[in-house]
Amino acid sequence: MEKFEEKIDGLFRHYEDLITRENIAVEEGNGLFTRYKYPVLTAAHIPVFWRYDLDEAANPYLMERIGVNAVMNASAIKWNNKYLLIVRVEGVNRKSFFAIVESPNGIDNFRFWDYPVTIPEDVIPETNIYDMRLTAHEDGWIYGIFCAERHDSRAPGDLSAAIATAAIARTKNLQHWERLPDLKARSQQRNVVLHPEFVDGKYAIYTRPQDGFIDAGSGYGIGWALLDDITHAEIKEEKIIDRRDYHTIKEVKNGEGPHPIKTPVGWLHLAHGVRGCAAGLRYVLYMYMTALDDPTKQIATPGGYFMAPEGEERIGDVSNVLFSNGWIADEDGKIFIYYASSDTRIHVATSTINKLVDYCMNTPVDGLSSSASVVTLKKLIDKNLKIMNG
Ligand code: M1P
Repeated sequence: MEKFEEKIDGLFRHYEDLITRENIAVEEGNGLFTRYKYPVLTAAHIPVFWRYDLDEAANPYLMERIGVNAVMNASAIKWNNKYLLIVRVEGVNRKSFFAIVESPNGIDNFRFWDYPVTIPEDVIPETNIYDMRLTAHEDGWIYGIFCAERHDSRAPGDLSAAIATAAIARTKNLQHWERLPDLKARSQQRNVVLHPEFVDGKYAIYTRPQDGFIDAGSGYGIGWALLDDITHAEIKEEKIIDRRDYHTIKEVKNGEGPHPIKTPVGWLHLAHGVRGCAAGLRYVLYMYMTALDDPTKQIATPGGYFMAPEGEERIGDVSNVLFSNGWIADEDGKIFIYYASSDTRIHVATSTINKLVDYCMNTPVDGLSSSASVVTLKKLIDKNLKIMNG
């Protein structure tokens, strides 16, 4: 029979093989981005020493003691020349927490830091935290805004009644975090993101007002608000900058992804849009751009989705979902988009700033009807037939 030490060696060997596996680019037909063959992170990438008690006396059968259900919804930052993700790790007990992984190249060899992130709880303690958006702000701090979920005490008989709030923490080194009071808002909030620059001398946030814990209802889209004080953040006025419309990919709800990237042409945004269908909700990724001198003014709104779940991505804990809250732009213009599929695993796709700006500026807008779609298509066909027929 295999000895305890041999079994442990096997676990570590298997783990090393997995996390050092080379990732392979899969060229797409549409020219917008490149997907990669393997997810960059799954529950199997969680370190062996987080899951097993390696003490033979305490764990003679070498069974997993702390199970992880999913690794998803990662924020991202380039840090000391490494590609860092703050991932949402969801335990088999349904509680999420944050952990940091780093890779030398952004596409494979992601390795977890030894310990998960400790977020101080010197506010009203929450039951669950998830979906951080990191922003290295021009004030010198790195902020993490994330969803803090608590049971709704106004509904004691309903164990599913929850309240989503935007929680705020900041750090200078990604190791020690200072907790700030949660964002004060009139509605529940998820998908809140800090803009990286001051606007009119104030901190600016992207918001997602919602009527209930799940229902974005009358919020009508991605909002924007200026904050007088980030250490006592409060939304006084909120305006919708990316609205939802009937019969679009974001009819049911939408939410800002990572903070927008500044390009010479404008702010480049990545967001998720949600629609309903017979299979449930379908989450896809889309893009838009706003003006440099007024980040609330849209200058490009390419119609439809930029990326939708494909193949294995379509299946998971919450199927038919792509969600992104992290991307990294390299100095040479290459972009790494980290997206989770079906609330289960994390993938990377690469593109460039030039390609994405071109995509935003030159993709037709959604004309909001079938007849408008036909008019738009006929214009391109006319143009191309002229080229084809000399
Ligand atoms: O299950 C899909 C996503 O649902 C929520 O996103 P939103 O608030 O936009 O509906 C979040 O719980 C997110 O974590 C999850 O991936």
